[in-house]
Amino acid sequence: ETISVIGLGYIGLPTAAAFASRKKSVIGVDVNQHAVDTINKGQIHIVEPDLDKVVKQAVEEGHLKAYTTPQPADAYLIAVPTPFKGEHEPDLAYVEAAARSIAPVLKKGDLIILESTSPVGSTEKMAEWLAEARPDLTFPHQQGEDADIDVAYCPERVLPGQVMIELIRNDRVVGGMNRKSSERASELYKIFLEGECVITNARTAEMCKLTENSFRDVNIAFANELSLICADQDINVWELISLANRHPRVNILQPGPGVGGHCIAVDPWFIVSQNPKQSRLIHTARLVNDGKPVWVIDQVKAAVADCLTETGKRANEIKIACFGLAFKPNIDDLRESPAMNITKQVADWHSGTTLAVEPNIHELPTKLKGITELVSTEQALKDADIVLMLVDHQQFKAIPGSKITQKWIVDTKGVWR
Ligand code: SAJ
Repeated sequence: ETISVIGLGYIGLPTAAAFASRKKSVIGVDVNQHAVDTINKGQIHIVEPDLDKVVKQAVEEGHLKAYTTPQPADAYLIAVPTPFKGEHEPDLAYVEAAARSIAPVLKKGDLIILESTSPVGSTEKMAEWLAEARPDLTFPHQQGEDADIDVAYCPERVLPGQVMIELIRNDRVVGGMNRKSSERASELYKIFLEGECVITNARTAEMCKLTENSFRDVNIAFANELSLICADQDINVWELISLANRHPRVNILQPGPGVGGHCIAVDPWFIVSQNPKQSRLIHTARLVNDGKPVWVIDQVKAAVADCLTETGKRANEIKIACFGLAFKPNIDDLRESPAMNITKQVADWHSGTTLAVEPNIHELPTKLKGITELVSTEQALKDADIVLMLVDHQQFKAIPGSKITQKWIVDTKGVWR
């Protein structure tokens, strides 16, 4: 049995590596030549703990090989991006291209699983594209249980930074377009899955993925909204949340500089765009979380104004230190990061020096080059007039409060509360 994974990114590559580590023959496919070449050398082109070891061994033992074009296999897993087009509309162009690219190599008895986060109905749409490209084969929407090709939706739910553990341990939801597809997909994941595989239909599985990330977004929005209310009421929001969470049925998440990453700030829009009238709460949560960076920048501007009056310094003599650039603690991933965007906007606006502190990187990202200086924690604490805490990295949490002598502290994570 040969398994092919289409799209060798943050989800596809770990999944391909997990199957290959169980001695399955895995064909990885990606349009990115660099990714394919890197993987075939036994190396990786993305950052994820422990992934390098698994890929290296799989390639060396001959269980994993990457190509730029689809090769015949028995099961195909599609894990390509589903970004936005226009105003927060899901763009299925990569899914469509992946489906059309495997169509020529399909044969009777093959199984196709879509893993990409997708709006409800996408799996069926994918089956329709495949049916159009291969009129000689039948698909579940045409032939039910007797279809030549089985098609299922099975979303991933791994946490970046812990992918290799969560991929194996988390339960999975499998939604087949027919019973046989669900069962076959579930058997396939059991090759490496220690968690349970729970079967449902494709539409429910699609919605389930969107629901999980919307749940988190709505809950973070609640915390972020509380942080604005508390600032206005002169209440420490961190203390408030820890007190409220002592209630046995209350579990409030943590406020922050906004919501980043590639999933939580994106997936709720897929629900909103399909059901704009019914998804008022989900929509509002997105606006609340996207509004948080604006509020943080206003806090910095207010601190600068105060500092100007109090110290008599000129604006271009004031140094602001921004602590953290990553999209969440203890990782080096700067993509879709509110901390990074806030730092950039502060630096663009501020006429004095903006210092950036990010212990997980060694070089400034292009966006910040020339407008900020990357410095150590000690340097920043020594030089800055104003400190802005953006990411609760362990290194920052370890700084003793006595070391922070600045009068102006904008702390979005409650580290220096
Ligand atoms: N955040 C807060 N406050 C919190 C928790 C998180 O502000 O209390 C912020 C983080 O700082 C970050 C953003 O939310 O900017 C997202 O971080 P995260 O750790 O909540 O999630 P991701 O994006 O790393 O991964 C999420 C996970 N989904 C859920 O927890 C429901 C993961 O399981 C999914 O697989 C992943 O999205 C995905 O790929 O969909």
